[in-house]
Amino acid sequence: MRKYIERAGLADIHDKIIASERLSVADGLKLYNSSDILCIGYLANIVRERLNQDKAYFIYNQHINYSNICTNLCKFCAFGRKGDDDLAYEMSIEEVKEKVRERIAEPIVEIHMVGGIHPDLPFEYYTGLLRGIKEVRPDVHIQAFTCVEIAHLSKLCGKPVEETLGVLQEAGLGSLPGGGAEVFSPRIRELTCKDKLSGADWLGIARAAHRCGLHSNATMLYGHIESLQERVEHLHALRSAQDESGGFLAFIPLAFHPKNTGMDSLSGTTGIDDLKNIAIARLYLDNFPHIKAYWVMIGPKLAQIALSFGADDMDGTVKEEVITHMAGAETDQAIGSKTLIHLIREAGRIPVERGTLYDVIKVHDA
Ligand code: V47
Repeated sequence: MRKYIERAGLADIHDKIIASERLSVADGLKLYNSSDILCIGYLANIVRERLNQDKAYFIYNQHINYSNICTNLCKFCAFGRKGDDDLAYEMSIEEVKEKVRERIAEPIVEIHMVGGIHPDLPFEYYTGLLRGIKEVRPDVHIQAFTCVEIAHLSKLCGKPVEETLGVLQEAGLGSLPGGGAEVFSPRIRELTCKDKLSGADWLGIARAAHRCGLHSNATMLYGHIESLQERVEHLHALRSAQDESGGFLAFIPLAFHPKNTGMDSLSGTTGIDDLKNIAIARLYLDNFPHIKAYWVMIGPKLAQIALSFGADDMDGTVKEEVITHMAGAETDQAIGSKTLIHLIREAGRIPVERGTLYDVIKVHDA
């Protein structure tokens, strides 16, 4: 393998990986510029197995998108709508509780809930959502509201971010999902989501959440108009933030889906780019415990292969994914835990059913 790595020009990076040394921005760029996917995957697998051995995690979860009404209307998003759009919707607290009740017989341990930046809903609606879900399923972990929503909620209730998070925690918030990060580059934000929270402020909210004892995830939306340099800078900013606060659990690369978006002249991502983003994230984010291959965006088959290219988590059962499906995703809207277990076993990994904070619920090793 070493000869092969030398021929690919990645021997210096191999040396660093073996010595557990940190990769530089130049290393990250070199990896993105290489098309030797087997070599990059081999390197990522070394780190993946060092951190997570043969385990591959999944979770029994349910996604709820309480409203798609949004003031940001990002160019890459097919989900967000103006309030007067025919496809705009907003669920009442009772409707959200009903969504939870519908699946009460299933062993769901996490509710993943995000929505648009709604111009009118009062702060009490959001605390009401959390309390309502907990009334129906007291033991469920609620992973809700991206950093973008948290910034909005802090303004809405007129309290500093940490105080706002305290009120939300009191109402039942368990952790924050990783959405809204997009690409931190101000150039990309100006071109694709100019009304959205800045990258620096997204990171500031994540740090504040970590100071409050909340864990969170991080994402990067790749495959549109960002440069490779901007991708590496995004990873670099996340790695630096994690050095400081240590509260990130997982990184999830999100493959851009162009259909029904303001960027629909672009084509979707390729399998090679999907695998590269997972592998390079595993190599660069040496302080992130987990890298997710989100099957909704890259398909269950590629997500399975990603388990040998740096990923150690396939996310979960999901149930009713909306955001990517509005943008043309052709995957199912849910997947059975039996299917996830089968995919993981066939990949030669051990399926570990987990809670949100990576507490082990069941090792399916039989
Ligand atoms: O915030 C929007 C992105 C995110 C598109 O934290 C798009 O564990 C692709 O963040 N094509 C929502 N992506 C999904 C998300 C997520 C998913 C699974 C797990 C976790 C986690 C987080 O999807 C949005 C935005 O960044 N997005 N439009 C699109 N057209």
